[in-house]
Amino acid sequence: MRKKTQLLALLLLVASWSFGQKDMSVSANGQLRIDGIHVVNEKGEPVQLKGMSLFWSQWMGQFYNGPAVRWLKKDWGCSVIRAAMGVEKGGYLTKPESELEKLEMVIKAAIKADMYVIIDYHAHEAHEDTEAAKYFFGKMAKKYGKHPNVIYELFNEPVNVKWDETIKPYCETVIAEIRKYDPDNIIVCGTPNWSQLVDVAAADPIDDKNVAYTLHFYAATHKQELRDKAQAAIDLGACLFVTEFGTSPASGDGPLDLKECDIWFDFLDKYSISWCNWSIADKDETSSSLKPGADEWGRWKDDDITESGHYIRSKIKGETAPATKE
Ligand code: IDC
Repeated sequence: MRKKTQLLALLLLVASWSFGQKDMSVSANGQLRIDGIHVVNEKGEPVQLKGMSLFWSQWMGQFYNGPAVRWLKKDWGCSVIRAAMGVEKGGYLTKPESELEKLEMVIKAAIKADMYVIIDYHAHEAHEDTEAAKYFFGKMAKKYGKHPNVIYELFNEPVNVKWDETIKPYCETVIAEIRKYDPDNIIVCGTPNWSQLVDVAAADPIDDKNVAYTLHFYAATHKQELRDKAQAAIDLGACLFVTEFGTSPASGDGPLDLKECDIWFDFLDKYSISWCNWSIADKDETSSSLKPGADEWGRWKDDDITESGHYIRSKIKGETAPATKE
């Protein structure tokens, strides 16, 4: 009997080695925090979360459901999911109840599925109504801040506003509100120019020990020049978090550049930078992971998944990526 148990333990050990993937669930890693340039787990080990971003909630709300979230964990291996709650353009500011309902469905499902969840205030002009953001994040922190699963993303992508004049003060106001209720979960701050000028933010950091800075890239548009900015931010000691990136051009459509993506992945892996890919959507555009008409509840078969979706899914699962097209 004892021999059998020992054999089983050995088999499990070998199996876990051969899968080679660390357990990135919340129960295995617990409360995350930031230590220098890294997101670290309760034991202080760097963690690299990998997962998917949902699409603007007001336009792709059908994927904001429990079964889809569970599928992304079970079948895609996601350790994190980003709920991109649309704020402007007919989103939360005009329909708070319906957008909150979708967002909370995803938060609750992620907590149940033992995943990290990013509450993304998916806006380009959040600074125009800091009070609304403050109210929203206060409410979220009060309700969900006790769960180590939660990560707050304050401002998807500022566009024409400066870090020191506008973005930093906005973040400081919202962070002060969150910290009344949630002393420790990670907060990711948007950076200037569509969350690209991480070097500017890193040179003038926010005074909170668990803040990371948002870096977004679209591989067919943004290349070494943007990696240089990211490197400069890292050299200044900032922790970066890629809450969104695409395999496509920045428009979300057009030819993929998977070779450039591979270069980006080497960079992200080198520094254990966590990432979410844009997006879980069945819109007819190349950055979508799903083909038009894909089931809203998950259970996606190979045929339902796009070229970008297959490439990213294999990256999340830690498999060798399917052959990239020349
Ligand atoms: C894009 C969608 C596209 C939609 C557009 C609306 O892919 O279908 O028409 O939003 O503004 C971002 C944004 C993200 C964009 C994405 C691609 O955060 O909302 O989604 N992108 O353009 N930043 C850089 C690229």
